[in-house]
Amino acid sequence: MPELLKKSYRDELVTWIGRTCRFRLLYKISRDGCSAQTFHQKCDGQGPTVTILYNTNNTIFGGYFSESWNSNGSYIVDESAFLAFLFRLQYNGSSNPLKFPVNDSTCAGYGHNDYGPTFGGRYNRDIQAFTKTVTNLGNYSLNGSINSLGTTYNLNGQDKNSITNNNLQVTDLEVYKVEAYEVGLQRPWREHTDWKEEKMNEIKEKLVTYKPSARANVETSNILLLGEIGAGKSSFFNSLNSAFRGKLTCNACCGGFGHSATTMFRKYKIQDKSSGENLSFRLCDTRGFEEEFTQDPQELVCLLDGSIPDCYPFNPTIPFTADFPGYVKDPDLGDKIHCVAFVIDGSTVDLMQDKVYKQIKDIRIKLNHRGLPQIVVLTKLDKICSNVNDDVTNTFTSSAVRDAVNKVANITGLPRSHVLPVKNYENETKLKTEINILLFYALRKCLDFADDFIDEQIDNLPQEKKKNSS
Ligand SMILES: Nc1nc2c(ncn2[C@@H]2O[C@H](COP(=O)(O)OP(=O)(O)O)[C@@H](O)[C@H]2O)c(=O)[nH]1
Ligand SMILES: [Mg+2]
Repeated sequence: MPELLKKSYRDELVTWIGRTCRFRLLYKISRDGCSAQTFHQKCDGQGPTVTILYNTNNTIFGGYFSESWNSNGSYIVDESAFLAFLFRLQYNGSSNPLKFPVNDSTCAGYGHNDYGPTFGGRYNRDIQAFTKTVTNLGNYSLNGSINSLGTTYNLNGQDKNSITNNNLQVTDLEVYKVEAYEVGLQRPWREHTDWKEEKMNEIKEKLVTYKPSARANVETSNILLLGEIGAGKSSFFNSLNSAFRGKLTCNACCGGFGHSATTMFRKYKIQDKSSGENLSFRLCDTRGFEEEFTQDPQELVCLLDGSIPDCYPFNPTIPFTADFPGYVKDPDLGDKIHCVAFVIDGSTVDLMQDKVYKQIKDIRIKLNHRGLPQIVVLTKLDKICSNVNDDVTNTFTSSAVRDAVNKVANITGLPRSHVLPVKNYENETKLKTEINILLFYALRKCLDFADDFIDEQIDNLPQEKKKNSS
């Protein structure tokens, strides 16, 4: 059963909705049956939708709003930037598009389990397509009402007849989900070489043979992962570990239940698959902070100094101090943190609480004071942009990813080039070259910065100590 909505009408609707979007058919009475129950099963909770009626006069009309349908007898309030409207696309067989804006967005629609699509009206609905079930007798004589058209929506001089022929006998009715859709940029927003397997192997090889700055007696570069709970810190380690191990692994506990699945401080090592040797860097995983739980400043100092032992169980109410068992008393340069990676969930950048921004700002002041280099690992690209969800190689032509990178750079005060977008392994069943490439790029940046820091520390050491550490 083909979809009836023509390309030119789709384009008109997209212009009226005011954002780039595409339509996905949810419900069609000639396919699914004309029943309120089926309509709600297929359309409730789906976000923005457009409903289209095709009547027997060859007139096409309907309505749009940006909130979900529901069945619980409540009004659908549409106060988004992309406001509700009714429309006519075709009249008596001729294209004749008109848009009718909403007057009262607190009752753009009405959801009830006995009602099909219903637009407007606290008491008088502008369009009530049908109630309960309507059978097909050649066409569908919808048992709803259009008598109050123009109550909640502004008809701009038109009337019931010039929009609908006053005819609710339809050949079909369709409901489409309106999905945000990203336009790919013509030119990438960041230069990027390629996504081929050879490229991935080339970067991987450099990371496998990586050694911290030769001037220092430091076994591993230590990268501290900081950020909000649920941002993807543990997943970032797991993803890198998988990429190096050549199979999906899940060493670090991760989860998304609002509280941290990470309860211990871990200084994770990664083993090279071919040699069995540990690689020369460590990823240090923390519990993470949240709106109500701030990173204790003293505990942060201990973390940065390398005074907190591996496997220390974080206690959110009692921060770590020098009195705790396992306290590393005289940590040397090799124990310290050499680079900090803020892990930020790209899909919630707009929703991040002020308190969390402030925490990041406060932590950055302390890190700057120590001269510690910082980057941002921006996770969950797949949730920022549907094109990237389909294919990670769209990352650098996605305007949504670009905007998220710019926003995070603004908020943190870090240069844009220090914000590295990644997609962690999460729903995949096998490794993917393009996902590995992004992960490796982020890690490489951390290690370059860690080297700079180690070099700087050596340069600043007194002569005597410098000799010992070289
Ligand atoms: N879709 C998607 N989900 C992710 C990504 N990274 C992490 N997650 C999910 O986000 C949730 C929290 O991740 P986790 O690594 O435990 O966060 P942490 O608290 O910062 O360590 C988990 O359910 C992960 O599967 C990503 O890039 N994309
Ligand atoms: Mg974690």
